Amino acid sequence: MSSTTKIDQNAEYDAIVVGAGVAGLYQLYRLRELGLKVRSLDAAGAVGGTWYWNRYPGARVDSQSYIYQYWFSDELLEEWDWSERFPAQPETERYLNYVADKFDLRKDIQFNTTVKSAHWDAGRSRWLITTDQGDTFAARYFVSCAGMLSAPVALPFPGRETFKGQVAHTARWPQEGIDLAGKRVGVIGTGATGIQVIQTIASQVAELKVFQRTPQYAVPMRNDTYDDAARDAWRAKYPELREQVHHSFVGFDFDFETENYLDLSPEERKAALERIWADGSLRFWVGGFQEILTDEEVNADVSEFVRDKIRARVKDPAIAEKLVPYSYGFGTARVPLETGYYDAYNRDNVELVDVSETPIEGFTENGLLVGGKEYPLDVVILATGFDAGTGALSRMDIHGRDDRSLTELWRKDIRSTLGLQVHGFPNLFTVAGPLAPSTAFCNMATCLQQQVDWVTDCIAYLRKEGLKSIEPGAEKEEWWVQHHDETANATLMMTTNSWYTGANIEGKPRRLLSYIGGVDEYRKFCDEAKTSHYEGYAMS
Ligand code: NA7
Repeated sequence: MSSTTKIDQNAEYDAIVVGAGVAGLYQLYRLRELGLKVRSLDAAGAVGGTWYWNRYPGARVDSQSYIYQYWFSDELLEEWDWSERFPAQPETERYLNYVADKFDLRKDIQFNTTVKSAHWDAGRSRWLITTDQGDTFAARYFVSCAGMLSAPVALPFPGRETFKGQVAHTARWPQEGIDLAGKRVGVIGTGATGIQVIQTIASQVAELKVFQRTPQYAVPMRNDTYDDAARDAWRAKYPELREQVHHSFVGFDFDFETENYLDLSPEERKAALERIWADGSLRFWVGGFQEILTDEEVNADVSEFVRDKIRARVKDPAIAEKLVPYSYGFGTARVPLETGYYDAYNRDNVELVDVSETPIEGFTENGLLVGGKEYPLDVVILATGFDAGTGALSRMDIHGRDDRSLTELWRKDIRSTLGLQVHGFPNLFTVAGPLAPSTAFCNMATCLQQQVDWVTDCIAYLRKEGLKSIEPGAEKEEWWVQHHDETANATLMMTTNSWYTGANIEGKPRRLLSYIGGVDEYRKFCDEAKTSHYEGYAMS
């Protein structure tokens, strides 16, 4: 595609937004509010993003409902009733559908449409965008709200075609569901997703084989149900919460303990950990003692506290030992929340298959093969995760100025400016892009809204000033990458192999994909870019 490509007038937009999930819906709303002609594209058949695709049994938000929501409409806050502290996928999907209806967003969304390519046309100062439906759009702004954890990893095992049973990735769960009752089911993967699946289906299936490579430090979820009185109490706090989330370290309604762990006596430490543990939320990780993330001694102590909690739940000590992580410290990978996960291993129909030393070889006609032993299965569930941060964008074939490819750039070095833009890619905005704060170093709803607001303000500025394009300068980008790395290297996160460091994808450059300097700090950097009228950015 080039400057000579003919674009139908109907296919000319001010902005193309990719994704109709939490970020995409809000971005569409905000840009429309600015008076832009916007079209949103989504590969899914309906709105919801993460909450459309991840409809596997047990899928649930692990941010509290009263903060995992939109703040832009008082009417919406008044109208929507959350039923639980941590709502299940259907409720969150219903909420996003309600938002889409209430603000009449659907009319501007084209579903079942995957972006194939987006090329910057310097002559026209526009993005030329093609889709798998044969569309070619031109747009001044190309805004990706395609998700931080939305590109499922490719199936890593051979022989799938020979397997007579059913295989499903949790993030591509069939709309019609899978009847697991009375079946022999295998789950590969014990991350946050695998844990939700396992604890939910253990009592429903005939046999459950869990293929575990790395155990987790899961924290029990305290999931309160809400009645009208509880909802009213939360509603009364909304004005305060709306502010608080943007000023906390991780975008939640809590912050780290004010005391230093090492200043406390052993009894005080134990009591404090028990107190925070009882909150039954991610607070134990990103709202407990900050030194967990930076100090090896504190981390070792807290890791042992959690190991003891796991041991106490599992009846067979040999199985308990397999479920206890030793190869990395607590909180240096994503901490999952659980409800009955460890108890599942006390059931007779559940078997833990340790594949840490003897990897899964592949599928057979009847099941999975590990170390020459066949495990007969009817259904194999892949809870094997995502190509985080870069995956959704890299799969789009994005070419910026001078035909540079984003996929190629990120194959060598994952760089961005504030996670929102990339040098060499004018008018490309990447909400929840790599090097921005994101799950769970930010409650996603908080950060997505803050980032969408930033993108909207930036576009409003360009229009007001009569400017056609903006991109971060090379120096600006280098500053952000360096600051990001310094912040990441000051923590223990880089010591662990996980999707956070890109280690789950072979050949992916190692860099912390989430900014870990704090939501409040990040917001200040974003505000600074705006108030300085985008100093360090090239505009024309
Ligand atoms: P994760 O956290 O990346 O977990 C993927 C799991 O799959 C993890 O246990 C992996 O083990 C396992 N895995 C991946 N490949 C294999 C192979 N080849 N053999 C055995 N096991 C394998 O993805 P989730 O979907 O659970 O969560 C992603 C995020 O979504 C989550 O953090 C939330 O923020 C929402 P490994 O640890 O690599 O040894």
